[in-house]
Amino acid sequence: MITFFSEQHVQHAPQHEFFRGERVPCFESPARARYVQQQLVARGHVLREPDADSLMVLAQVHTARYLAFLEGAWADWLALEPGNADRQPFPSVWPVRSLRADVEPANFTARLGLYSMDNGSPVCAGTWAAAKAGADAAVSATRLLHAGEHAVFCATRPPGHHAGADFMGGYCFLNNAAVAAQALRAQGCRRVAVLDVDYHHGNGTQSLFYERADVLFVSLHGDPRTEYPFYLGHADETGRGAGEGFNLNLPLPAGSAASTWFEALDVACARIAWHGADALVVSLGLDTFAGDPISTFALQADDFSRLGERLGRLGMPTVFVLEGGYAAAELGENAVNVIEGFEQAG
Ligand code: Q9C
Ligand code: ZN
Repeated sequence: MITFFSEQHVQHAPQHEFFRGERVPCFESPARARYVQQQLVARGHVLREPDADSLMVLAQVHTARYLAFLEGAWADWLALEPGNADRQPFPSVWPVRSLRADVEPANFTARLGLYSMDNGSPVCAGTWAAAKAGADAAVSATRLLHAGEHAVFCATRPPGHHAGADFMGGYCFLNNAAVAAQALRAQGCRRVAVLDVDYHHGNGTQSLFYERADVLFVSLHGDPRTEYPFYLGHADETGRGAGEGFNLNLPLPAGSAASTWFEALDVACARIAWHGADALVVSLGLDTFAGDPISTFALQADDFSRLGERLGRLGMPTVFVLEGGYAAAELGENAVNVIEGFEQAG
């Protein structure tokens, strides 16, 4: 399968995140991209550099002021003090509920809070270029679909599905799946479906399309009562206004067996087939793997082949976008199992 990959994806190298009050190495590491790259090459897949500029589509997905902040964030941080080159910025205040989000403060760590949903999405020197290359890959993939390619894989990091119109979160900065869906719409697809199989609910993607009937969002994930992102992803979120009925959440209890997960996948696929979409975007998180260090589902390596086959049987032009998956050494095998399972079904 044609795959987009950029060296920029390895240059997003944050130092640490917080876990149980302690600073720990980031789960979302540069090594993830290397393992996927290596496995793709080893199994004969073609890697290409993204060749489209996503700026026009990004402006339809994210707000202008969030994009401006993210692009300039590292330079702004360094401008405060040269010694900041070796420091990781951390948000200071979040504008929750009665606080105002319409006025952007001048203070850097306050701005970082304004544009963050959590304390776990570290920005560093390579963040913008890596995230931008991911969005470029998403648009490049949709161009190939438009030219007749059946399926394309974006082997990108950082992931994107937690990022909303004006915020980062959950290791995500630019919402690559939403960029792909929006680009497909702009290229003339009347209806698009986004299927999110990451362990965590794709709150960013859901919120971006929540009031739209043209982009169906379907997600299988750990129940947000106990799992990140906690504040979205419940079964009663079905869409609003014109989008009513075009959002389907299938939360599963933490610790669910693979058989339970595949039953929910059948429900998701049935809804997508019923939507009659012209194209499918898959938010391919692989943190449903039994060996994932921060998740509790139980999929094994061959289950990812099964997942690919099931998606291939939908028979839809498909863009795969890499999301989570933190058992880094197994990430490449699991990802390539999905895309080869898909190819065998087609
Ligand atoms: N500090 C994705 O899979 N919680 N994001 C981590 C340890 C955040 C996962 C808990 C999990 C975000 C794209
Ligand atoms: Zn995840």
